[in-house]
Amino acid sequence: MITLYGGPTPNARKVAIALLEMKLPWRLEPIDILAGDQLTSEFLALNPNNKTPVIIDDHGPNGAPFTLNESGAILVYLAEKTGLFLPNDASERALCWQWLMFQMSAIGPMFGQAAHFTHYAKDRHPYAIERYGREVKRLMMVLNHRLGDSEWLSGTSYSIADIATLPYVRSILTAQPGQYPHVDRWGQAMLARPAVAEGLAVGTARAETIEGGLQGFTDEHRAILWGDRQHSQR
Ligand SMILES: N[C@@H](CCC(=O)N[C@@H](CS)C(=O)NCC(=O)O)C(=O)O
Repeated sequence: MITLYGGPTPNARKVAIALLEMKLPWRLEPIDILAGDQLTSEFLALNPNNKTPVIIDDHGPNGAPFTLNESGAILVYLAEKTGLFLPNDASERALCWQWLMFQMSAIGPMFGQAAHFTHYAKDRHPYAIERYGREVKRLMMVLNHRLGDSEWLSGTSYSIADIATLPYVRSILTAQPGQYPHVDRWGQAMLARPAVAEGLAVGTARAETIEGGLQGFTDEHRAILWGDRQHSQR
């Protein structure tokens, strides 16, 4: 059994999609980051970086329980454990790492900063909104170019690079259909997969979600995520 600690966020959802696609036995342990669940001593023992997702694999390497954080590393671990969604061809496998790193180093952080300054920051900072908004557009164009040349990010086969990327770009595809046509085509192909649809829904049934936070983000939430409450635990 694999336990996924997380909630309704892109980084947890990419792991949920992978677990479902790989048909691994798993369960969700909900972590409500708006309530500060990630700051408890129990959670910090799993990840001192106080971030979700984390997994515990009861049957890790050598059969022993194994704890892992960082969503990209978790995807690689699961793909190597099952031999699934990693291209066999050496070039395509290297491209899988390339696009996975691109998601982890560029799409994740830049989209995150864009969301922060657009939705969560208490004060309005036009320079930051413009800077990260432009970067999101640039990164979407890079993806659109790649997916115009290639069916999947790695090449001819669906891989963990695609799984890592869709949860971040889905809301842009919904909000701006037709703007990135090749990403749209790829997104539709992914959304047609039952595991993707199910994984993207992780956490939405919970009363308090990040989406809910978009409407009602408070100073308490800011204190937990970026302010005094976070630092007082460190
Ligand atoms: N690089 C990390 C980022 C993880 C991350 O930023 N997680 C967010 C949710 S998407 C979180 O748990 N934030 C809680 C906090 O910052 O206190 C990964 O890919 O796993």
